[in-house]
Amino acid sequence: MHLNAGQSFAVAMEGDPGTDFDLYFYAPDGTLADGSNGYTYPEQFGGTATVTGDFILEVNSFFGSGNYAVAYGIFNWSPVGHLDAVSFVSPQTVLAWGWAADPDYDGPIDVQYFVDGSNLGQYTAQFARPDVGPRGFAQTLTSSNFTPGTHNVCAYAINGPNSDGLNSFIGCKAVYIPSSPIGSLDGIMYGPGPGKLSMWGWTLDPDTALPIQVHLYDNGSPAAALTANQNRPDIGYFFPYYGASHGYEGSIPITTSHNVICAYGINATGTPGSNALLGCRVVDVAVSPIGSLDLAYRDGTNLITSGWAIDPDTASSIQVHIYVDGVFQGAVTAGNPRGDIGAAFPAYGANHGFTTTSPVTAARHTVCAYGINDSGTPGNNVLLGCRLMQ
Ligand SMILES: [Ca+2]
Ligand SMILES: [Ca+2]
Ligand SMILES: [Ca+2]
Repeated sequence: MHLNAGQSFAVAMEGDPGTDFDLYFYAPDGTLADGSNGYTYPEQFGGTATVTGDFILEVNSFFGSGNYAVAYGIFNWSPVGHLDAVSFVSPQTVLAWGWAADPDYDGPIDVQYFVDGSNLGQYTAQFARPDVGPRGFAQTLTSSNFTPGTHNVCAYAINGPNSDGLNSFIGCKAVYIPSSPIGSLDGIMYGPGPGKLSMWGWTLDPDTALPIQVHLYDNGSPAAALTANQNRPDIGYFFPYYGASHGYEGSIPITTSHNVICAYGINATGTPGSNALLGCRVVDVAVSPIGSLDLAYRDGTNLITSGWAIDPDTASSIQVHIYVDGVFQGAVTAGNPRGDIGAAFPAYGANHGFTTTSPVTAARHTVCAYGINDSGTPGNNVLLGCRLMQ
């Protein structure tokens, strides 16, 4: 009969009265592995194969003559289970998840762990799981073998005490032990206030629970250096060893409309690893003035204009230039209160309206207004609008 290592077998024989048949059971290498040679029936034996191969069952006549009948069964009483995952937890420590159970042993059984072939010891699998009951494991494994890099963790389910079967291999998983900072640039937004971008995320160095530095770059140029020490309960939940104090947030001045913001976690001094890119985000922002020439009309011999203008980079009032038929007519500061504009752009306040009064001849004119980019800020002068005045 063909048996796999770990499979169990049971053999029984009956013979006619007045006969004595005996059983011999030979392993694949020809050695006698088991048997039964008593004087009465049934002759029976059983055990567990420790090697895989074809076993030979031999019936010998010891006394008398007649018929006999042999019955046998093959069973698997070795443990079953699965190493589901191995994840990094903290320096030199991983967590191994899975389950293991023995079909002919009532209690929880042990699982033995190896990293790169080195024995890490064996621990009882009795962690309660919805799918397998109290036969799971979520085993913390600490070893100086878990140096930075990739390691192979393997697990064996240990056959239940005094039960049939052999220990079973239940899987290997690769686990990466990081040494360079990990983390994320979670988000980026305009503000707070005009002319700034704010960004936030988290980072930690796997070699220490202490906060580390994060450096922010805008279009490849250094923009800010922060300490990632703000409270992030979600990070503390996923990395209990490191605690929650690994968040960062900060803001940088906007210097251009197209911004590629990148965050780097700075490797903790004196630890293995190197600075690590946590992520980049791209944001395009308005930097040139916005606004409107709402009105341009004649009042007697005067041209009256009104409108509003804002430079997104500042809450201060900016200049507006008025042109008539393409000829510069005058400059005005758009600093009059405009409640509607203040309500629409709360970060900029209300003082962005303008009105002008200037002499004009009695003819058709085209009146245009330009918002003048706030000096020292990115952006260009912008045509706010034109009106035809009859
Ligand atoms: Ca067993
Ligand atoms: Ca490090
Ligand atoms: Ca600007």
